[in-house]
Parts: sequence; C-alpha cells; structure tokens
Amino acid sequence: MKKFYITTAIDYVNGDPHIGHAYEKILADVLARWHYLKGDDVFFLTGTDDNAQKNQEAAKKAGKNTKEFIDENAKKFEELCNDLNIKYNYFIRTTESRHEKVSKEIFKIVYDKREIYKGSYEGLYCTGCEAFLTERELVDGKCPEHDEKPKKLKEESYFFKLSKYRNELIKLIESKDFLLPKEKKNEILSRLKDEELKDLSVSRINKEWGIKTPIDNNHVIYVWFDALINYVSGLDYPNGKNYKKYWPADVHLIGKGINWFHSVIWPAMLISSGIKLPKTILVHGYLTVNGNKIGKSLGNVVSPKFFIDKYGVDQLRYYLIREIPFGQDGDVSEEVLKNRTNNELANELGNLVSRVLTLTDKYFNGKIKGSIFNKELKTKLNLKKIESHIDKFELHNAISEIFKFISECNKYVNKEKLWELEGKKLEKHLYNLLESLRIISILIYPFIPNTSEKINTQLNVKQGLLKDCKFRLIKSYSTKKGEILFKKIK
Ligand code: ME8
Repeated sequence: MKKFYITTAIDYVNGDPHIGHAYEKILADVLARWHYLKGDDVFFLTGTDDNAQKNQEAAKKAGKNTKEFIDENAKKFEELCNDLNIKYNYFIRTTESRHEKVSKEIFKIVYDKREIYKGSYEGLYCTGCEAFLTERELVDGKCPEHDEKPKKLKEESYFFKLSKYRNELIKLIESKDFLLPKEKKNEILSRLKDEELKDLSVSRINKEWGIKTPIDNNHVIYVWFDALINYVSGLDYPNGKNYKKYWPADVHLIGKGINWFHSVIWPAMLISSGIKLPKTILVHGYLTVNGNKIGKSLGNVVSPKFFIDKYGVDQLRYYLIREIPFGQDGDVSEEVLKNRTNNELANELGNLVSRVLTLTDKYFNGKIKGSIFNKELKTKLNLKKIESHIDKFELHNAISEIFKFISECNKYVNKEKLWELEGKKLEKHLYNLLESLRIISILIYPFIPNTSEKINTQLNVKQGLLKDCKFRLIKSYSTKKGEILFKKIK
C-alpha cells in the first residue's frame, strides 16, 4: 500500500479563521480524499501556529491571558475543519509539549553542528509576517502583505547559517516537482539567484511567549523555525511509528505568501538536521473578497461560516474549487457561488439524480436488474483525463471533467426520451444510468463528500474506491429515492 502524507500550513490564532484558511483546507482535503480513493494509506495533518508574537499581541489587545486566548481561537479553527468536513488525521497545536520537545531537539542538532551562532540583528520586523523584511520588499515604506510599517529592531539573536545552503537550494528547487506550480518556482529561483542569501535570525531575546531555545534561556525560538517543525513533530519525530511510516511529506500545501519559508528555509533546516526532504511544496493563490485582500491584520475577515450556514458546505467547496484555477488568485463572489449552485449542482447533478431515481422508483419500485448493458455512457467517461488533472493538481479541471460526464448523462436521458419508455427498454437505460451515478458518486467524493454520501444512500450502495469506477460492477439495484440534493437559491 502506498502512503500519502499531506499537510496544510498551520494557522496563526490571533483572530478568527477567514475564507482563505477554509480554501487551503478544502484543497488539501480534496487531495487527501482522492488518495484515499486510490487506496493509499493517507495521513493528513493540519493545525495552529500558537507561538507567534502576534498571537500574544492580539491577546493583550483583547485584554486576555495569552494561553486562554489562543486556546479559544484554536478551537475555532478546529471547528472550522469540522464544519468544512475536513477529514484530517491530526490537528496539531504548537503549544503541545511533544512539539516543544521536538523543536528544541532540532534546534540543538543544528546548533551542535555549529550552524547556529550568536550575533546581533538590526532590521525591519513585520509582526504580521513574523519576519524581517528588506527595504526592497517594502512598498511606500510598508509591508505590502499587511499594509503596516515594520518596526526597527536591533537586538542580540542567534543565527542559522542559511547562506551556506544557497547552491544546494537552487539545485533542489530546480528539480522536477519539488516546487509547484511553475510560476511560483520561478519566483523563488530568481530571488535565490539574484539576491544575496543571508543567514537567518532564529531566536528572539526577552520574550515571554514562545519556546525557549535549548541553549539560552533568554531567547525563544523564532516562530517560523518552530512552526515549520510541526510537520515532523506531528508525526512524532524521530522515533514515532507515524514518522517512520509517513515522512517525508508528499505534499506541503501552502499559500503563496509563505512560499519562501517552505521552499528555502524549511529544506535548509532539514538538510542541516539530517532529515529527509519533502517531495512537493504545492502553492495555491490568494482569495480576495470583492477585490479586497483578506487577512486578520487587515480587519476585513470574511467568515467561511457565513457561506456554510447560508449556502451549505458542499456548495462552498464546489464553488471554490471549480471557480479558481489552482495556483491562481481568485475573488470570492456570492453571485457566482449562487449561479454555480443553481446551474451546475442543482440543474445538472441534482436533476440527474432526481430523474433517474424517480423513474426507477415509479416504474420498477426501485428494483432494477442489469441484464442489458449498452456502451454509450461508458464511452463518455474519461477517467484517465480526470486522474491526470489531479496528478497535475489541476483540481478545477478535474471537477469540470466530472461534470462534463454528468451533463452527458442528462443529455442521454433527453435523447432517449426516457419518460416516454417503459418495460425492458426503460430498465436497460436506467441500469446504465444507475451505474453512471454510482461512478459519479465515487468521483465527486473528494470534492463534495456529503453529496456523494447522499447519492450512495439513495442508490443503496457502499462508498466505492477508484478501482470500482467501472461499469457492470453492480448487477442489480434496489434504490431508495430520497430528498432532492440541492435547493435552488433565489
Ligand atoms: O502564514 N487566501 O499563518 P496564516 C488564501 N502560521 N490563502 C491565504 C490567504 C488568502 N487570502 N491568507 C492567508 C501563517 N492564506 C503561518 C504558517 S506554516 C508552518 C506557518 C494562507 O494564518 C497562508 O498563505 O497567516 C497560509 O498558507 C495559511 O493561509 C495560513 O495563514
């Protein structure tokens, strides 16, 4: 059995989750569920980034105790995962003791290798990014990501010899499939090639919040150094069963704003500490809402819960994946969500299920035998194409291809004028359509799992895997017609 280990970024808990967080978790969930369909042994890790200074600052602002504040917020992120139907295996918190232990351990390994040394840092720190910025990165003196002026900092700090890894990193990033999509790979490569790669400050002095360095009690570990380690601590590095089974990660899914940390800093940390490198860093684009950036620091957070409660979780999942080509930025529009729900989910998928189940129920009492097979529908399903889209992480194309097949099934119903037929003739068509629906239900499972489950219940079949996506697998049906799948939105 092949293993598949996928992670998302771990979210800062300085505020409520926004639609960008939801988007990332949905994308990862689609990939995790797809690999489950392939029969792989999947481990899916997500969680929260608790140790950031900005979490502490937000707690202070709210007049709350830091730990209580972040616990409350972390719960909201975990609830979001449940609301979105995210099938994660573990939800990590970086305040967990096992994570703290592993962070210290890895810091010490790198220190003992003499790749962490003491120095002093002078620079511009953006708390939003939890990173020092260069003058070149600023726009009108502000961090373009957070629209804030960075603070001038001069302090003692421990440094990681990142500069030493420049050539090795260029080679790694140039290698096939390490960093995807191509545009995101080129961005990092040109930065590495054109700019000097400096050593990285990996500690902060005199901070109350964060994990103490194992070498100096006055310093806490720089939050990015600790946060990245979640990907191995979450598997119980170095001796845990899960670590041995699942590491290296197959996919680290992240948003474009944190590409540098994952493609440059993280691999250098891993090489330095003698840990195997992940296979793929997969970068998605950013969502905007009505053309505006979203983000906790910017204040115009858009709650995913709003969309889930108003439209339904599968409607939101479907819309986000179908609408935004993977890797590109996208604007969230309620209008388009409504249109896609009505035109594609209700009119195409919902309608097909309802038509086939109604005829089966009305004329055959739900009982259909598959005595006669006709190839017509089978030829319309291009499974290879769907698989190849997902292998290339083109999830939008995969779902679109699945819906092409759904639309072909509806055309078939119309062409054969099923409502005018009866007896054996009708039974033959319905059998082929029921088999088609069973296969559709498998294929949509990663994208809209609740709907897939509802279709299975109506077909009265068990959840299938990819290997079951072939016709004539089930010889007879005894269906249980249910409620319509999607209510139209006015
Ligand atoms: O960056 N659209 O946490 P975070 C889509 N703690 N994705 C977005 C987005 C948007 N508008 N805004 C943010 C952090 N994201 C760190 C990660 S990982 C070891 C540490 C993405 O809460 C963002 O790029 O700011 C990241 O992948 C994730 O949401 C969490 O962002």
